[in-house]
Amino acid sequence: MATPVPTSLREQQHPMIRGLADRIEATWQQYLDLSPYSLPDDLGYIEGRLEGERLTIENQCYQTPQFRKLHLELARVGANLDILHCVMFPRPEYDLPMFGCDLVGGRGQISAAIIDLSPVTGALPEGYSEALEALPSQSFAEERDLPGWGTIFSPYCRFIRPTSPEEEEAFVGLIVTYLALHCQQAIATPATPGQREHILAGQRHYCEQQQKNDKTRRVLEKAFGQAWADRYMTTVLFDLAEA
Ligand code: BLA
Repeated sequence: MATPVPTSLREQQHPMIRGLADRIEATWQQYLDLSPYSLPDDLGYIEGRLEGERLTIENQCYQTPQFRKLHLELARVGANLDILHCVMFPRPEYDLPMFGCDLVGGRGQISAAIIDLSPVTGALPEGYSEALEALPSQSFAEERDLPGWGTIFSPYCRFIRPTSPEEEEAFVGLIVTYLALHCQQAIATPATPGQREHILAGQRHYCEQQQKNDKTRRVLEKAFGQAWADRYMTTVLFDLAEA
């Protein structure tokens, strides 16, 4: 791989984050044909400190024939905020949804766990909606409301605060179910190069909405300042393919 990633941060993180990171990687390896992907200016491992809080970020990225970028990020702020962020960016030749998930927590408690397969060109393809409809319904004790910018998410988006280790495990299972479905659909989906501009516009809208997440922005600004946070959100977290 292009950038060997130290596993030190992962080992220190909340067990739900550690467990999900391992399962995301295993699922990618099981279904996809992974190649290295280099981040701009070696933004692979980053440490920042501003206003006293230390932020450590470890990024792991791959590309595949169907995906321009698979991004798995683990971050820790000080001793009490652990984050897992994962987004899969399809190449614009493939009319595929955006897989996105985020786990945020600290001091032993995950406060936000979100998973979605978000369509960028209208509704989700039928192969996705049929499989998602067929899943056994799962309920969680604390469902959370989506923020105003969350208009990009599908009807299958789940956003919860897990209330027990059992719920944590069930939600990781749900995320892996969405991920395996996405990998299987992606490798079976033919390219539609004629739709490239339409797909790019949809992906751009997805990224613009995600960039409105003030909670993410605030954490990054506190540790690295405003300009760095803006650059990181637009070039690493939610960047666009060149048109
Ligand atoms: C919420 N994201 C959050 C929160 C923080 C971060 C601190 C608030 C936690 C809470 O309300 O309990 C911070 N998330 C980060 C940081 C990074 C990160 C710093 O990924 C990266 C370095 N966010 C995503 C993706 C999705 C997402 C891919 O990155 C969804 C697919 C969603 N995060 C998301 C949502 C919220 C959130 C919807 C709640 C926002 C709100 O309630 O206003």
